[in-house]
Amino acid sequence: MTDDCLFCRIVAGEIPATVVHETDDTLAFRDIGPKAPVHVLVIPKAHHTDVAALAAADPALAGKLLAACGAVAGQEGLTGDGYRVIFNTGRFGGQEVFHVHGHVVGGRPLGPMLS
Ligand code: DGP
Repeated sequence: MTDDCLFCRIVAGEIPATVVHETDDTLAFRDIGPKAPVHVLVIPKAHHTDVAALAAADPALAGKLLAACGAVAGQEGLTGDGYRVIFNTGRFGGQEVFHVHGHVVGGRPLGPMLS
């Protein structure tokens, strides 16, 4: 838990979120500003800054995070037509919240890139 981290505070229940999936190690909740009919953020409960830092520090947890992304996609009915999992990383990658999160996005054709 990092006191000044928004997503740590969601994990702690200090900030409300619409949770759609949870395991011992991961939490998934709807993005506050969805870019598609389904837009869910999937995070490890433990604080890691970005996906590279997570993979370096705890590869097993990185695998659990990817598995949770897949579970969310299935639960949200995205596996037939497909979907996208995005890990924005760093400032030039568009990362705004520095607690690693996968965006599971789908429910419409997404084109070559999200804008
Ligand atoms: P990124 O740019 O990859 O760091 O994505 C951060 C996402 O977090 C962005 O799509 C909006 C979302 N977000 C920001 N604040 C909140 C919040 O308080 N609740 C929820 N559910 N999502 C948030």
